[in-house]
Parts: sequence; structure tokens; C-alpha cells
Amino acid sequence: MAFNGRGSNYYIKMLASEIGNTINKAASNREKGWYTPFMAAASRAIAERIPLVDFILEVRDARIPLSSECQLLTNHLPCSRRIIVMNKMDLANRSHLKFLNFLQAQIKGLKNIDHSRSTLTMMMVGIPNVGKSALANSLHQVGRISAAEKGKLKHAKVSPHPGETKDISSLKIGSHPNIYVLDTPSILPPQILDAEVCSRLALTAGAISDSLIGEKELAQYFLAILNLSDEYKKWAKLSALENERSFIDHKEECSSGRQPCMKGERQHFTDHTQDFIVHNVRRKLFETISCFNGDMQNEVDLEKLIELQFTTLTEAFHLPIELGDNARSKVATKLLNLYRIGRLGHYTLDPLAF
Ligand SMILES: Nc1nc2c(ncn2[C@@H]2O[C@H](COP(=O)(O)OP(=O)(O)OP(=O)(O)O)[C@@H](O)[C@H]2O)c(=O)[nH]1
Ligand SMILES: [Mg+2]
Repeated sequence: MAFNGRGSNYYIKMLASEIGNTINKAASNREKGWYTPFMAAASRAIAERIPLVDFILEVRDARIPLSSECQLLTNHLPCSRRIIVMNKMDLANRSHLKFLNFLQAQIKGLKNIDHSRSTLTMMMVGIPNVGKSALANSLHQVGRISAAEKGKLKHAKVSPHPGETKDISSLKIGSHPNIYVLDTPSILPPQILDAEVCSRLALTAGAISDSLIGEKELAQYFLAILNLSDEYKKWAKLSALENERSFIDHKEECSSGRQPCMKGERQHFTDHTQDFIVHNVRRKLFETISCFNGDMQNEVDLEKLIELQFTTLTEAFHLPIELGDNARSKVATKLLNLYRIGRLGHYTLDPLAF
């Protein structure tokens, strides 16, 4: 992809548009797209339940708080029954108890609810993989219900793969009144008309399969965002010496038996999530950006930097030279994974105006 001389923000915008348009085109093929008959049925089932539940808990991804809006709700629901929750804010992750208090206060504050009722139901909805089931389980765990009820109640299945929840199921999270949360299958509209929204969803959420665009394009998009952010500056302290030390420590741990080395040392090189590899990746990214003498605001220069980073990361991920051109794909896969699990900094991709 080549864009000429209109600035780096333009480059990111064009990259995002190009990715979004390619995804939308690919998704219009019914066999490849995300809008399967199952998702269509789930969307109908959720829409039918909206009038029956007391309120809706719309779970959004904190990294894309606007792009992860559940569009089905926009047409079906009055705002007074819609509570928006940001998930995947890893710093706020352990505050579910506070969140439960917040929810109970919201319920008390709702004017159209008869508070003398003994049961209230809220339905959790959201895009794939946003963490609905994980949140439902956490609310159930901290819920104000008896220990016996906690013990015997089922848990929602949580998985790193999108589309894991197949049915609408209910978990109790409070007594007096009884409060139930309905965990639901994930939904997305058949087409995501805003190409930039589509590309942010593809990059971040796992809601859209990487196969619809290609990991190399997504990794290029991520690197453009990283290069223009301040996140890499946090890695300035990762000197070569420090990295070397963590590698030696790691080897010592393996040989001393402190950390079992189950499948031999070579196996460890293939696990790119280990600290010594993540440190190496961060350090290489920091070095390539800080030593870069091109103009970051020029998209031609920015594209050159990204090319250089792909090459440098081949070594950082310990990929064998024999891989040749395939190395780029492997770099892309590993880089995207590290970004998605939060090991390469924290980013809010939607433009938020305050
Ligand atoms: N870092 C982080 N990961 C989370 C958080 N909440 C959930 N996850 C992870 O995100 C992945 C998806 O979580 P689920 O709860 O299965 O998501 P879902 O929305 O129910 O997804 P479906 O499979 O489409 O039903 C799992 O690997 C969870 O461990 C969070 O707050 N932070
Ligand atoms: Mg689920």
C-alpha cells in the first residue's frame, strides 16, 4: 500500500479505510463473513427479549469504546434501559464488586421499574469476544447470593475464541430482589459500513476473523499506530544489557529447575509471550523508532520505518532465517497477538473528544 505526501494521520486513516473496505467486501461472501445463520438467529432472539428484560447491559471494549457499540440496540432500546459497561480496562479489572454496587444503584434509580418486584433481569449484549461471559461469571462470583447458590450454579464458558457462547443463559447475581444476568451469544451487524470502525474491530477485538484481511495488513496498521503514539517511550529503559540479563535469568531458571523446561529450550523460543522475548520486541521497536531519521509525519517515511520494523522483529522473535518471506507473516501473527493481550502498551483507538 502506498500513499503520497499527505501526512501520517492521513496514512493511518487510509490504511484503516482500505482494511475496512477489503473486510466488508470479503464478508459479503456468505461463507467467509461473520454474519452466519447462527448470528442472525441470535440477533433475532436477543431483539425479541429486549422488551421482556428490565434493562440491558451493553458490554463494550474499552480500547474501542465507540466502535464496539452494539448496533442492534441503537434501533431497539430507549436509553433509560441501556447501561454501557467498558470491559477490558485491565486496571479496572478487579473492581467487579464496585461494579456490582454501581449496577444496584442504577437499578434503584430506574424510574420505570417496580421496586417491589421480587425478580429483576438484565441482559448482557455485545460484540464477539468483548468479555460478556467473563463479566457474567465475575458478577455471579461477587454477587450477593448465598454460598450454596454460588456452588450449585453453572458458569458461563469463557474462551479466547469469539463466538463461544451459543445460547442465552442466566446467572443469578443478587438476592432481595433476585437479580439475574442473561449471558448472550455475540452479535455484529451483517455489514459494518464505516470502514474505520471495521478496521478497529478487526485489529482489536477478535470480532472479525483475521483471514478476511490478512495479518500482515493488520500488523502494518498496528505498527503505524504504535509509531505515532507515546507508548514506545515507556520502553526506553529496556537497554540491551537488561534484555540480556532477563535472557540469562530465564536460562538459569530452566536449568536450575526453578521453572520447569518441559519441552526443551527450542520450544521456549517459539513462545513469543515469554518475558525475555516481549522485552526484546519492545526494545527493538523503541530502537527503530528512536533511531529513525526520517520524518514520522511523512507517510512514505513511516512506511519505510514499518518495513524496517518487520525485518528487525524477525530476529527479535527468534524466527529462523530459512523462513524467508514467510517470516513476515509469522512476525505479523506474533505481533498482533502481543498487542491483543496488552503486552505492547495500551491504546484507545477511537477518537474521543472531551
Ligand atoms: N485482558 C482482559 N481480557 C479479558 C477481560 N474480560 C475477558 N477477557 C478475555 O477475553 C476473552 C473473551 O472473553 P469471553 O467472556 O469469552 O467473551 P464473550 O464476549 O463472552 O465472547 P463470545 O465467545 O463471543 O461469547 C477471554 O480470553 C477472556 O479471558 C478483561 O477485562 N481483560
Ligand atoms: Mg460468551
